[in-house]
Amino acid sequence: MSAIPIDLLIRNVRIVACDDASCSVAPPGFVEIAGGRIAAVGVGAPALAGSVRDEIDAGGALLTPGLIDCHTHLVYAGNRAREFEMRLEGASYESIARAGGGIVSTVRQTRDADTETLFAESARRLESLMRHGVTTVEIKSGYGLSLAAELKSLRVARSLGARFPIGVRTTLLAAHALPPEFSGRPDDYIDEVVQRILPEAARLGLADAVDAFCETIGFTPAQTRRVFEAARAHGLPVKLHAEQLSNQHGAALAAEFGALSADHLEYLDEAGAIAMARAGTVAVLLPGAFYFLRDTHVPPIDLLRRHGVAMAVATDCNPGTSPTTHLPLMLNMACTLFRLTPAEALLGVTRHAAQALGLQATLGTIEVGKVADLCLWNVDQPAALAYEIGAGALRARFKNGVQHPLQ
Ligand code: DI6
Ligand code: FE
Repeated sequence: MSAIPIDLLIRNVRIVACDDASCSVAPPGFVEIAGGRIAAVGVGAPALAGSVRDEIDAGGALLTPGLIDCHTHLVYAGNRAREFEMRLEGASYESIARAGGGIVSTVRQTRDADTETLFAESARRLESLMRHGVTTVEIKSGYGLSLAAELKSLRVARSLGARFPIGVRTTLLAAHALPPEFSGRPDDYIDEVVQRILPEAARLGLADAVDAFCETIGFTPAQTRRVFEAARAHGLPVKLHAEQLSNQHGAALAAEFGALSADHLEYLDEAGAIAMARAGTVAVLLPGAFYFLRDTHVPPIDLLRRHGVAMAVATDCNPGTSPTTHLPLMLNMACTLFRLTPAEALLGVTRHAAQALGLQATLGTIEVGKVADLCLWNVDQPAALAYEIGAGALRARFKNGVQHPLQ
């Protein structure tokens, strides 16, 4: 019971709660929201002491935390449909990248786009994410690869968060690929990243974290370490694209720096999993990229389970390897392709996704005191969220306790 004025009461709702092994559904109950936060949660009807401004009867629908997409490259211009065709004709992702396509082709288009165009193209994807229940999204730079274009991308990401009812966390991914003007000089580009781009992004408050692509077609562990040291010097947490196409021992390196997450992880080994467990680094699984690249090397899920590494699931929304904004579809793919349980997958887009962004104190679960980011679903059980392939089961989405139309 609460005496504070309630802004919104959602009654007749079945609240989903997950532990690490399964999800349970509470008997029909209610959630009270005040000041954008969850003020009370309970079973049955609320015993209201104060005023209630607004009220919704959910008709027994399922309520989950708002979904969190903790790994996207949402801000970019253009598309790579032609490369999709080339891959269908037999070219590999690596060979296209080596021939000057791949990430660098999106870099060209992103550099050429003015801020308004970049905002408009990215907004279209953001709106699609929101229609699928996403209330918080992480957005990486990494298609600018110059001081000006990286800052432009981060500014667009920040303006998207200001303009739309969704939380945006930004990540500087200047070490995503080698820009053409630094061809053959990767260490010089890393100098540029650590001496100019990262300090400037930090000074302007445009980056909440720093990421790198540690891979044979990206940057070496030694170069990644330099980026991490610069991030640490500027007080920014790190994340890493690690072990996607080969084992570079990037996850262990990330863990050494107390990384929030190591992402992809198809080639993770046991030492990497142990290091992640010790550091509390979340494993972010990206089944959309695995699917789109027709990868067959499944991330070592049992190893992650055995060592108690928290697993998150994200879209990896990007034009080259995962052109999707459908986070609920990723639940199905995580279960079908990686054999996650539906409960693990749901945790992966709620509690563990919050942890991958360092936001677990305020987001990711339905608890008193947390931010009232919530989704109501037209399904009868939590497993149905992962079971239905790309279904539109979302009934309502609340950001900071306010319901926003889905269209
Ligand atoms: N790994 C990926 O899957 C994306 N970036 C990365 O480091 C791919 C980005 C692209 O191809 O545009
Ligand atoms: Fe990625």
